[in-house]
Amino acid sequence: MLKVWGRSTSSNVQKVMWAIGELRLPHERIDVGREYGGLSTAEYFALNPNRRIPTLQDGDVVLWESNVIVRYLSAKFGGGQLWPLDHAARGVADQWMDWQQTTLLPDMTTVFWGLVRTPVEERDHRKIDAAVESLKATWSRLDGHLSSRRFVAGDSLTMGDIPVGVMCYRYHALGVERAALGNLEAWYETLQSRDAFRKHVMIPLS
Ligand SMILES: N[C@@H](CCC(=O)N[C@@H](CS)C(=O)NCC(=O)O)C(=O)O
Repeated sequence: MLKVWGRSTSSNVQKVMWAIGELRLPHERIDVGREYGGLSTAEYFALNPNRRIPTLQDGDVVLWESNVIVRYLSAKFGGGQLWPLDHAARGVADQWMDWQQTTLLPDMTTVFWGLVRTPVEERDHRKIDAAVESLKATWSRLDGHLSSRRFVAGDSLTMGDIPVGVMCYRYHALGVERAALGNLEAWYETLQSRDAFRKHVMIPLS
């Protein structure tokens, strides 16, 4: 059975759990990280030398890096579903997965840490406000992409929707000012109708 190491409130764990939910895969999730601890043991280091979550164990296969785990599960269990069989569609899915990590994540992290993990009196509002402003332009790029397709890589949900979908929930839950982005909102509404998204992603921020 698949084993996922990581607390359910981690956005990176949520990507993996959403993929598992969409694919209806038998699994066990073990709470480690933050309030649960467990990352500093020698056993965990042997699985993931970064001491971060998530980590996936699938028999002898051990993987870390959330987007890589989503790709692995999609390729192994979701050919033609989460894993697009068409090379061009797969390229587009991959592109937006990398975009989440490299382009979207830095400002999202600034706002999330600033408003959720930092005590009110210690918040750097100039930095948070600048990130909120910058996110309007960044998210508008995905909005533009979604103007001609229902999902990131075409007409159905693929792995390409997962990292940005998790971030989109977080973006809304943070309650910050957002630009009016109609295509993004329509796509986000579609995601919210999916059981696996509601169960694994739409949980209170902490
Ligand atoms: N690039 C890594 C980042 C992993 C990461 O930073 N995970 C965070 C949680 S989102 C973590 O391990 N935090 C330490 C903790 O939860 O104790 C990935 O995508 O998996």
